[in-house]
This record gives sequence, structure tokens and C-alpha cells, in this order.
Amino acid sequence: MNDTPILSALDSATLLPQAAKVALITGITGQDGSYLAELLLDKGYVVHGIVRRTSGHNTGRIDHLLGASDAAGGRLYLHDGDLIDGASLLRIMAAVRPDEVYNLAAQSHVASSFQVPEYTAQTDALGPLRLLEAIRTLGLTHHTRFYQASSSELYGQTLVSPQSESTVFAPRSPYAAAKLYAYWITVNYREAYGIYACNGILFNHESPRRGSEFVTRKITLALARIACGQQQTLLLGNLAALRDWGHARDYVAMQWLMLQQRSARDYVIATGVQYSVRHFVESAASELGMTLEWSGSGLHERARICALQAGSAAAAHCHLGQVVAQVDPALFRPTEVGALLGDASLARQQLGWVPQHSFAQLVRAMVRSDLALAMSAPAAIPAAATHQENLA
Ligand code: NDP
Ligand code: GDR
Repeated sequence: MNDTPILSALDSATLLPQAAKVALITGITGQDGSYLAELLLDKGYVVHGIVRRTSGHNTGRIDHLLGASDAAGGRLYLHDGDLIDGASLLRIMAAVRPDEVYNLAAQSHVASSFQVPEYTAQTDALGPLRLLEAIRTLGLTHHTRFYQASSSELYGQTLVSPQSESTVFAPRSPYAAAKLYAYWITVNYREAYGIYACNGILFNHESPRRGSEFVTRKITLALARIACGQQQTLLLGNLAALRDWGHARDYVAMQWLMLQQRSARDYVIATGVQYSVRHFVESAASELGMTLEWSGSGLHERARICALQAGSAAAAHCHLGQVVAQVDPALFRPTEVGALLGDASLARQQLGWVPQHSFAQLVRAMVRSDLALAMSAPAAIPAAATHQENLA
């Protein structure tokens, strides 16, 4: 990292108040990492983040937190590292000696994991092992608490619904298989060495900061562009897929809470409400003043505008009968997870889990944010969102 205010962890340790808790976040540049960093800084933590080398700027989601004179009060430090580079993780862990590690870094796109399965395993399966080994070999076993970003994708093909902590796993992608290893190695280091290590089995969570290749953000970005006359049609894969979608800000609060308990255990975090991809499209379109009508079925399904709300952005640029969404068979996955629905009763009872955002609020927040982006800075919209052939 060249142009961000980075101190070495050793420098920072001498500058900081002794009482502040120290957290290390991997994946701090991602959706969850950015919200978690905000939460921990608000709580007075000193936050260290691992940032990997890329050819471009990848700190866009946390730029507002960087800089010694901002609200973070100079308590945020970034370190170059990579989950596939054990030496970098050991070096950073030794320097920071964190009270809490949040392992959020991952190749997190399920469809991409079919294209890069080996890399996905290196990052998502062996990455957590490297972090746990660093904790153990540095003698931090009884000092450092560890959070692993586990996933509802672990349930994959299960026929049990809703899914809870006791539901058997049946992974259905290289991503899910790698996360399965990470889940069990986290349990193993808890049982074998007494490390406070736990898995948050989180169901899908979204936000205006969601990556543009995930279906919710792909939909809100594309429909916002369509409403502004910048794009004609949105291509999608499996419209029938059912997901339990929450807001990322609610979910990172649970990640923190899981590390504040008397003993470590694994928790499902989910809203307990399920919607289809098709319903998400309709909801987002409705926020933009478009009412849709579906025709065809399966691989030929498409949605046309059947009503336009007067005065909406869409009314100025779209026309009745316009096809705004259609299925592209190329966007189906080799093996699909058709339906996920979480039962977060344990987290509700033991951690006081009450999500603050409803599905409708989530859709509205994402649509409004992307409409503002399309109207003010259309060139800033990621290419993945506008390229019609992008991967599902
Ligand atoms: P994102 O894809 O938004 O963020 C992933 C983060 O990991 C980014 O900061 C990325 O860096 C970083 N990263 C990727 N590869 C490496 C690597 N080799 N070394 C170091 N860092 C790397 O994911 P989310 O924030 O949505 O998810 C956070 C975690 O939670 C992930 O592990 C994901 O699998 C898991 N999860 C997510 C759910 C969701 O619905 N969001 C649900 C359940 C689990 P860069 O910015 O450079 O790309
Ligand atoms: P998912 O999220 O695979 O559940 O993983 P994604 O948004 O990619 O897909 C959700 C469902 O929508 C279907 N779908 C499409 N998906 C994408 N990305 N693009 C499309 O065009 C499209 N059309 C239909 C998919 O087939 C799927 O059924 C997310 C990630 O955040 C993981 O890291 C995390 O572990 C899980 O959620 C829980």
C-alpha cells in the first residue's frame, strides 16, 4: 500500500492507549470488513486490517475511515498481507498480537469458485488454518479470540428447512467445500487447543456496499441504470433461487457479539424470511416506479414493464412493454443451491439477535443508493454490473 496512512504495527503499539482492545480484520476492504471496522472503531477498538496487493485501488469501502484526523482518531492501521501467504500472516499476527481476529477474507463468489477452485481452497480453507496456526505457534492460544466467516452455503443441498446449527452440511460448490474445511478446522482448534474460536454461519447479507457481481447488487445497479436510460436489459440466471437476505450492518454486530461471550460456540445468523430472486427483481423495480409482468418460463422467462409510476425516474426513460429482465442460461451454475432459510433461534435467545432492517428497507436502501450513483456518476458503476455476459 503506497498512498494510505499506514503505520507499522510495532509503531502503532507504542502510540496507543493500553486499555483499548485490539482487533485484526482480514477482508477489511470487503462489504462486511468495512461495516465491522466502523463498528469496532465506534466501540473504541484499535483496528488493524489486512489488505492484499492488487493492481488497482481496493480500499474504496474504507477510505472514509483512513487518516489520523478523522472520526477513527488514528486507530485504524492497514498491513499488506494475503491469506495465501502464511509468512505475511505470521508477521502481522506477531506484531499486532490482537485480542480478537475476524477472518472475513475470502474468495467469496460462489459462481467464481467453479472457475478458480484451487485458489478458492487456498484462500477459504487454508487461509483460516494459517491464521489459527499463527495464533497457536505464537503462544496466543489463551489471548486471541477468533471469528470465522462461515456460510449458509455449507447447507447446500440439504432437504431440511429451516437450517439451524444442528442441520447436516451438504456443500454444493468449491466455495462451500472450502468453507466446510474452514468450519471444521475452527471447531478443531477450539477443541484441541482451547482457543476461543467460533463460526458465524451467516445467511446472505447485502447492502449498498455489496459487490456488484452478487445477485442483489447486480439487480439494483442494473435496474437503476435502466431507469436512467443507460442500459436496456438485465440478464440473470436462476430466478427461482430462494434466499434469506438480511442487511450486512446487522450481521457484523453479531460477529462482534459472538466474540464477547463466556465461551465460544457456533451460531446461525439469519432473518428467517425467504424470497426468490424473481421477487427481489420485482421489489427493486417497484422502488423505481416500474411494475413488471413475467412471461415465458424456465430458460425463456422475461419481465416487461406493465405500468410506470408518473414522475419516477423510470417514467422519463422507459416505455411500457420494455423487457427489463430476462434469463440467460449461461448464468446458471454447474450445481445450484436452490433454497436457503435460516433458523437463528439460538442467536436470538443467547445473543439477543434482533435484526434492525427488514427486507423492504434493505431493497429500498440499495435501490436509492444505486439510483443516486447512476444519476450522478454513471461512469463509476463497476463494469461487472453493466457487462451483459458477466458470470452469475
Ligand atoms: P467480500 O467479497 O465483499 O470481501 C472479501 C474480502 O476478502 C475483501 O476484502 C477481499 O479483498 C478479501 N480477500 C479476498 N481474497 C483474499 C486473499 N487471498 N487474501 C487477503 N484478503 C483477501 O465479502 P463479504 O464482505 O460479503 O463477506 C465476508 C466474509 O463472509 C467472506 O468470507 C464470505 O465468504 C463470508 N460470507 C459472506 C456472506 C454474505 O452474504 N455477504 C454470507 C456468509 C458468509 P479485495 O477487496 O482486495 O477483493
Ligand atoms: P450466493 O449469492 O451464491 O448465495 O452467495 P449470489 O448473490 O451470488 O447468488 C444468489 C442466488 O442468485 C442466483 N442468481 C444469480 N446470482 C448471481 N451472482 N448473478 C446472477 O446473474 C444470478 N441469477 C440468479 C444464484 O444462482 C444464487 O442461487 C453469497 C455469497 O456472499 C457467499 O460468499 C455467501 O457465503 C453466501 O451468499 C451465503
